[in-house]
Amino acid sequence: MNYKLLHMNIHGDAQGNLISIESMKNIPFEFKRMYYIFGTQPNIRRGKHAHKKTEQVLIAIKGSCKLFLDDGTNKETIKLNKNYEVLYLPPNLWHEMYDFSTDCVLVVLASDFYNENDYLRKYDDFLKYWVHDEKNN
Ligand code: T46
Repeated sequence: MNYKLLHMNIHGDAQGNLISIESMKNIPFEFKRMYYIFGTQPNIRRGKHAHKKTEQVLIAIKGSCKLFLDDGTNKETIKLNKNYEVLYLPPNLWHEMYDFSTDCVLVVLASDFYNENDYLRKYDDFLKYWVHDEKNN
């Protein structure tokens, strides 16, 4: 599975800590958009889609959540609970976020502007686009 867990440098000093994220330096794409998810109840499951082109990184700045990942063959679950750990999410992974702590703030940096046409929101469309299409053969 082609996600990556990236460990960010913490600049800690007497003032406290600082983490910096820079396009093409410590994450592997240029980002055009940032959004953040908060106030999600523990019984809610979000995501449930893949993307056609958009690359993203996900950071649990505060609290924790789990991420279910599926490339059409393999399935994995990851817990995001460290603000220095950044998950690089390539477009071809079906992802679902769940088990949010009530204080969770999930920050996402995305390689492109919001465009609903980039979403594969039906699992069959995801399989057709990323697993069975010619582009992967
Ligand atoms: C993803 C996961 C990790 C916007 O208007 N602009 C935006 O930039 C985004 C991301 C969403 N929206 C609207 C679209 C929906 O009406 O906000 C609403 C909630 O979006 P959605 O149901 O897609 O949220 P999630 O948590 O299921 O998925 C989000 C991102 O949409 C998605 O790209 O990979 O977080």
